[in-house]
Amino acid sequence: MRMLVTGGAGFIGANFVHQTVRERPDVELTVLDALTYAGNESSLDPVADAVTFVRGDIADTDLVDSLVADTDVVVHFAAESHNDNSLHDPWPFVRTNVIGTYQLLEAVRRHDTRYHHISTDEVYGDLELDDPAKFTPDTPYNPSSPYSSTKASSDLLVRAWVRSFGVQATISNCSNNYGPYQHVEKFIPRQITNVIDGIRPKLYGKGENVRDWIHVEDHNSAVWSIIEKGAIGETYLIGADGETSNKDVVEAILEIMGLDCDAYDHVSDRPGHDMRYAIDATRLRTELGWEPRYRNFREGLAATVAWYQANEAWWRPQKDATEAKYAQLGR
Ligand code: NAD
Ligand code: TDX
Repeated sequence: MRMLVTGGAGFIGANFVHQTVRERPDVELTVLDALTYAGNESSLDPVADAVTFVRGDIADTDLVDSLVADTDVVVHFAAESHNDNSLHDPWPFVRTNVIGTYQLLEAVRRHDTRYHHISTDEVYGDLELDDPAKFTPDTPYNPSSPYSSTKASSDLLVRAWVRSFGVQATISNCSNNYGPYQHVEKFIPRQITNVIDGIRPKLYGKGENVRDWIHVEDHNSAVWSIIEKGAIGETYLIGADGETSNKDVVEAILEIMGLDCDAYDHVSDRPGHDMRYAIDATRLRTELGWEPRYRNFREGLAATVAWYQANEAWWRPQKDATEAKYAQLGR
């Protein structure tokens, strides 16, 4: 099988490539990645011999067409992915997430290529803390931020291309991922690397917001289940029952790193900050037989702390510029 992975130098895409090289040596992998500030080609160093890397833009019609012509399956991870950035400058989000997805859909339509679309639970908006409900594939779309609205737009393009043009596509909407190779702008790596640098972790607002954490390897094993067994045109929600408040995450990081649990600061809240996400992954579990491997968030978090401690050379070059951006936002 020839597979084109967009965004394979980003966090989830790089982990997907590693896992695929490890577990499916029969797959011929090509990565298409623009290497924006969020992309890091060195994340692919351990598998460089097994992967063809193409630096390029998913919004480049001709490049995308020529790569899709030579592939059997496209797995589309590439995106602008950070909510805080989208509040500051939404345009790259519209360009990459909406127009880039459009270009990929047109290419898979021309070449009749299987396509899997990676998306987020944020398309559903948020839930109240005391609401017993979780997101299901029938939850109405109600995105809050420029980031989540562009991801919702891209999902709707996929659905329309399936129905109108018979494109062979599936969609997955996953909750918050953690694990190795995540950019230091994101919540968990930011706090771990802050602690390493002697900076106190920074919690937005009261820290009551809840995210449904899943290990990146579980996200990617679910993606493989959908590629192999998913029904064309279907949407699968991916989650591993990992609901945890931001405050509890920060306290766990501090404890794992041997500091007092209250050694953090509250900073100004994110505008429009979604309160809670929660995934009902019943369809994935019952119809495709998927189960997560990482069932203990604290153990997965401790392994992630250890990874950042051992891989400073990977994250150090991004740290100062990332914190300088946050300083401008007062966070
Ligand atoms: P990331 O920001 O770490 O990586 C994105 C990658 O896409 C980078 O390597 C970047 O260089 C590349 N890219 C950006 N614009 C591009 C363009 N125009 N052309 C080609 N490449 C481009 O993101 P991530 O956290 O790995 O997220 C990957 C996907 O998973 C995204 O679609 C995101 O919406 C989705 N997702 C993420 C999470 C999460 O918790 N991180 C949860 C659910 C869904
Ligand atoms: O320093 C911080 N302090 C803090 O309290 C940062 C960076 C974040 N937060 C809070 C905001 C969120 O409630 O932590 C939570 C997680 O923040 P992010 O890592 O920015 O993730 P989130 O906004 O929840 O979105 C993530 O999950 C869904 C990914 O970035 C998206 O790409 C994915 O779609």
